[in-house]
Amino acid sequence: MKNTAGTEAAKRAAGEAAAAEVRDGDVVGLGTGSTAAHAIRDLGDRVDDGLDVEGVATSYQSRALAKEVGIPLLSLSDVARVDLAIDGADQVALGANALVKGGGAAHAREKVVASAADRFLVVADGSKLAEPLDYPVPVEVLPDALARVERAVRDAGGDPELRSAERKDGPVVTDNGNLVLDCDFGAVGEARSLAGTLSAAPGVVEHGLFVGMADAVFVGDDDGDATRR
Ligand code: ABF
Repeated sequence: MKNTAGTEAAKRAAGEAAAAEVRDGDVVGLGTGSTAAHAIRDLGDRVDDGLDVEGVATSYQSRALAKEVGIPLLSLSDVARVDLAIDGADQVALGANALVKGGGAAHAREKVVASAADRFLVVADGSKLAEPLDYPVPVEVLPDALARVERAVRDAGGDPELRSAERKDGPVVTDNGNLVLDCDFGAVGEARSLAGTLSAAPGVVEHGLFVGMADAVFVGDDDGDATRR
């Protein structure tokens, strides 16, 4: 389930503004989604011009794009820290420094990469801003724990819906072989508290609430400008 309202000009502005923060010698976390893709392509152009960076992909999709544009890659399993990570979001609450991520079902790896980064830069078009968050929270679940986690989500006040694949019958399966529940909690006033509740439920691999993790948010607009927030 993806938030698709933003324009390409706004996404490009945000992605390229964040990519401009990358310096020679950096290890860079490469996010997933159409906004982060602009940052990856921009970095690929700079690698062609001699920029010396190594990337750490957050998903199959971002690994494929990084290879296509010529960014050398390190394996996440070999990397304990990265200099900066650039990634998109489905919704951003600037005041609470809280994000909903996981529309691309890659939030487990995205959270590992973001937490390993000295600086985590979020890229988003203005349509993603919301106070408070109210976008359904993706929760990656061990398949055998599905019913148990559905119940835990309901107990926490949410309405879980199993994400289904758009192009074939059956559920979405993540890069890690798990399922995704999109969990509607309505307006999320206490994102940190909800994040803790979800993390504590056995069978939850990772959820898409990123609280207190962003060091900067680059917000793109339809005129092709980006503001650092
Ligand atoms: C990833 O891609 C996800 O965490 C988020 O769900 C999504 C954003 O995609 P887009 O930039 O295409 O809206 O960053």
